[in-house]
Amino acid sequence: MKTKILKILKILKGTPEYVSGQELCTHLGVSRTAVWKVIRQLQEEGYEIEAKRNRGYRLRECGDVYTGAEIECLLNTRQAGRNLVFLEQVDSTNNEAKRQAEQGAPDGTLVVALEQSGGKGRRGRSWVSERGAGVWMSLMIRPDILPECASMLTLVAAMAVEAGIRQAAGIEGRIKWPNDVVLDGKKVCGILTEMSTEMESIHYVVVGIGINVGAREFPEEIRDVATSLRLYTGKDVRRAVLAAAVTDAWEIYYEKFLKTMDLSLLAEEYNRNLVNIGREVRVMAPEGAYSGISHGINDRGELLVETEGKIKNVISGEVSVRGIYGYV
Ligand code: BTX
Repeated sequence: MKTKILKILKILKGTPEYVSGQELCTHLGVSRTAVWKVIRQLQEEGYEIEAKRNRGYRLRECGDVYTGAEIECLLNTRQAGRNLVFLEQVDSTNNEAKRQAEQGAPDGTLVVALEQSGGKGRRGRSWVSERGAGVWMSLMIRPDILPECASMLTLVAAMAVEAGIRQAAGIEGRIKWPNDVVLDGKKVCGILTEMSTEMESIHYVVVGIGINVGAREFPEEIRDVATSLRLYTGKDVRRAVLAAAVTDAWEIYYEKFLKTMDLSLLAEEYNRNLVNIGREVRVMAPEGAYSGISHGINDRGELLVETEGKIKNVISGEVSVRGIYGYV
């Protein structure tokens, strides 16, 4: 009901129109007291809602309201994020998405948290996720694909983040294969894909996305490698708008992925946004590190690296790639 009331008020936002309490009651089939209670809740969350006797309610400002209802209002998806779990605090949105999946949550469930006490990076590393400083979210999906195809979803998510940042902040990030989005060579987003499988089939995949939005500074150990939208643009970006824009973009790219079960419809666009294309990279492979020139990804999301006159296919998840000059 909260989302419905918010939607009606948003449609009228910026116009002199008020929507009367009676109209809301009739439309939603609830009492005036119930409507009033929801309006109070919305005001407490930070919406400036004017209430005028004999005229009704009018939404004046949304500010950086970051709630489940606000994200739902902004979403344009069919499935992604339609079941939305919004939490004040959680260990990790990836962990919560897995718990939701185990309890039978539907395909496309989105878990968003204000703060993570144990944000996770890859291979046991941690992800700094302070309260209010970013968008920490995980999408849970149940694709009918082979487990070895799941790593491509990290690349799909990177494209969605790049598109979402463009939409919400008006700037162009670059993708650093396989799981980061960078601005000026510094990490603004990290992606962690995890899955639950049995034999040759996937129960579910969780795609975790962390985007630094309002952070003005970082702990010493990541200061040189991390940035935020605030630090890069000098402006505030609304987290709800960003979370919805990334989810919208995710659905579009994910549907293209599902059509072919690979990246053949996406690789060209991906390579256009790839930061290390045509540049020397250092591949940290388990059998030993080597340098080469990156030629972008193929349809399976493998990075093609030319070394000693030969092209090697680097499989995501197997190695980390670092530009030999600095982080990128
Ligand atoms: P990664 O292993 O590629 O990167 C982790 C490394 O990035 C850390 O070791 C540290 O050097 C650096 N780092 C840590 N925090 C930040 C930060 N806030 N900004 C920039 N650099 C940082 C990347 O793993 C995958 C991160 C996924 C995070 C999301 S948040 C929502 C979801 N829930 C969860 O627990 N993880 C994902």
